[in-house]
Amino acid sequence: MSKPLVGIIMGSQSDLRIMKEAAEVLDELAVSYELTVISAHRTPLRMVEYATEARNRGIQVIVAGAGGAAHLPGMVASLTSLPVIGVPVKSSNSVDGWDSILSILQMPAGVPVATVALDGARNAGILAAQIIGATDKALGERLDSFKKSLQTKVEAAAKSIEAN
Ligand code: RP5
Repeated sequence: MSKPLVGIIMGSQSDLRIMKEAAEVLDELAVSYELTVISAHRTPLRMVEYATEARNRGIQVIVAGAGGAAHLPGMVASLTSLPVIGVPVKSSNSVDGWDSILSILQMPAGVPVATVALDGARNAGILAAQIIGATDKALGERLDSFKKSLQTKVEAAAKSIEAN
């Protein structure tokens, strides 16, 4: 695929089971991406390097997933003016994922992270595509078809239920 437009990063390899859903939907929408592991706590300098160089490398949106004390999305957002979409990953059962949600969602004024639902990596991928599709006409048309396919599925389900 061509030069990556979306950077999908995650705090640990253990997040991949969730974060691969962002990659899968970007494949469906034919949007180029890269996928890697960057830990805010275990590899802080790698995080700084990635966030500060992403724009110059042609990345347009960053999708960052993490769990627990999920500081990766917020810290990356503090280091770049690219849009950052945060995916709270449910990494432990102790507090039902609220640790991940709140540590990504509750950003201070001036440093937004667009936070999706718990384990909502698929929506993060779609949102990343929509941000790029705002100015990329061909991608915008693919997204219109994608939305239409959601509508068609619901209408088919409604017909099937009504027929019984
Ligand atoms: C976070 O801690 C990661 O994003 C992951 O969700 C969680 C657990 O990481 P591992 O201990 O599995 O590496 O940093």
